[in-house]
Amino acid sequence: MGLKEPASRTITEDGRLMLARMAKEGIETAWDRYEAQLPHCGFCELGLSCRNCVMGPCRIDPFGEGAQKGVCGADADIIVARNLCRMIAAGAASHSDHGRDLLEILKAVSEGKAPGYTIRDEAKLRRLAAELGINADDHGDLLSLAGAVAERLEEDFGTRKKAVSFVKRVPEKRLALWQKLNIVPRGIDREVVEMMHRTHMGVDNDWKSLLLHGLRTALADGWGGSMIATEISDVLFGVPKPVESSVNLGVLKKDQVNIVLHGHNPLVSEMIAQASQDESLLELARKKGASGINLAGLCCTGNEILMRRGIPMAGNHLMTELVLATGAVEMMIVDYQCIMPALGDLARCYHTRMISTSEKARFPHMEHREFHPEGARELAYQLVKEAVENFPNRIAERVYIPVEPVKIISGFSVEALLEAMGNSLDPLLDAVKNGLIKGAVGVVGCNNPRIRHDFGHVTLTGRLIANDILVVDTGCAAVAHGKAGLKQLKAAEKAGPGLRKVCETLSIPPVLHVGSCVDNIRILVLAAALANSLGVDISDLPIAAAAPEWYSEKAVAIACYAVASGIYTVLGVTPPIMGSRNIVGLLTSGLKEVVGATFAVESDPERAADLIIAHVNSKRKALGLS
Ligand code: XCC
Ligand code: SF4
Repeated sequence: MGLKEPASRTITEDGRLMLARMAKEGIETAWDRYEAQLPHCGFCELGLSCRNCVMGPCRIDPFGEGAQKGVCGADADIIVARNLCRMIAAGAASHSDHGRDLLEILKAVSEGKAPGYTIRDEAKLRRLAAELGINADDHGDLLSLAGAVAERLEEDFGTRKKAVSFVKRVPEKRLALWQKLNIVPRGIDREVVEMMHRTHMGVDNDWKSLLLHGLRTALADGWGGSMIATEISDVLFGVPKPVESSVNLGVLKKDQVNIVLHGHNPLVSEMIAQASQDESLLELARKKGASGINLAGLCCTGNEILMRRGIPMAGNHLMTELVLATGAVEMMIVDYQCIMPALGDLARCYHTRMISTSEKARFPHMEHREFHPEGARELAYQLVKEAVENFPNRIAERVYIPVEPVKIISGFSVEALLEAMGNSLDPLLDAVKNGLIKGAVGVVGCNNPRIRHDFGHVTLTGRLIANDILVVDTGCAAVAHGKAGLKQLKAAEKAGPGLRKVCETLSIPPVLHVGSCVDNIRILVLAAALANSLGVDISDLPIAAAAPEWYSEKAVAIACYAVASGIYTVLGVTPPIMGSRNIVGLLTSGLKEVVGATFAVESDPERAADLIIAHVNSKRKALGLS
């Protein structure tokens, strides 16, 4: 089967059908551009090229024949470490800057400068305030308390603290280990900036010390920026609760105005969701011949509004171009991250209007309509109105929605999980102790044209649940699992007998959607709570993480904070580190002595499942469980 065959590119039905149609129409996709890049540069793939200064660019010959040092004298270890560390810094910066944007909204809400936004979960705000040591009695009203929480967490970005606030959630043994290693994250911006500094020519030239700071930078993301993003989103938009919805290209409606929301930050999408329910706009839609206004999500913005509002999900990363090719999208509204710059041009083949909304994210062939808290509600209303007005421009003959949607259940925040278990971790702990559930694994991350679309996620997860391992998922992995039917109650049939019993008792699917990529911290919070209630370290738990199809710098940061938090992590795509045997050795085995967990790289999801099952069993054994 050639790479050009739709079936070799994706396992999904909607993907295959749409790719076939796009090929016929001569519309290019990420897969075509990927092929045009082949073969990739071998130096870059191995992590052996450096362009950190203009004495270079330099590259190290992996066969030991050509240059073994850059102009400055940096060797393979230094160059690979610097490159990897800059990836971590970029990933941590992305999640954390998203977190900061939410704090700014919370601050604006507290000052009455963000009409349209509100505190949707007062209880969570109060819990956070108490956790941060802010006395509610010192604040007459809720808004002033919100302001205090925002200010306190804004301090986590700076350089004046010894540790970010949420390290208080870290189990004692883990924190002691970080202290010993000197990798407690001090300030989010500080660690990222320091990483950029250390990787400048002539600063940190010890690959081990670079990588340790890499872990600290990643921890500043996991226990800092991402955690802030999730917690404040919960305060502003509500803590997710189990909710039914649907997924795949079939969520687009032939007879309705379709607005697709893409990116990561719920700030814009939540406002659009409100506007789309406006009676006058629905009336206008009817006048234009549509039976309603239909919202659908993509990537993590999609996950955010799916988790909280049950808004259907059109697809994951590699489906973002294919959605446009339905010809049924009146408007796509994007914020930031994972939005291919190809989208605007592709949309020109259709009537679709493309709107960028973030001050910091611009794209070719998109109209820029910037969102700010003060005017967000009005702009959202205006955009939905324009989308409705675009409906008559749709070319009916070009509309192609190839499949029916698949049902899913989403919305499993830690709070919701606890509630399902009668506000106690005991049912989960008991199920693990008596072996009904062998362990739990986070299957997370992106799509990547290097891997057959969704194949890695669905294959790995299928194997894990069949072996009585509960799967929690986020990001684009969650969409893959949803499309494969793994997020329905009846998917319990595909689980092993123990997990099946637990799912049926609690009325949950065997694959639980915990949210977007910043929501990976929900997994950290749950793991920390489990470790605390057993009096052990996170690394003692029968848990693991996997990113079978990852592509982004953010995924590198997530994988690194998972490992630094004690969670064994299997990557399905090889990171650009193979040029340094020392670094490969450290990351895949040496780290065990350092942080009690390692990475593994395994592109075959069946073999990745074997690795994870063996890991879970060894952890069970060490805990004295059979
Ligand atoms: Fe990756 Fe995050 Fe992007 Fe999807 S959207 S491609 S980072 S999994 Ni979050
Ligand atoms: Fe070359 Fe060193 Fe400059 Fe990198 S930092 S480009 S290895 S001289």
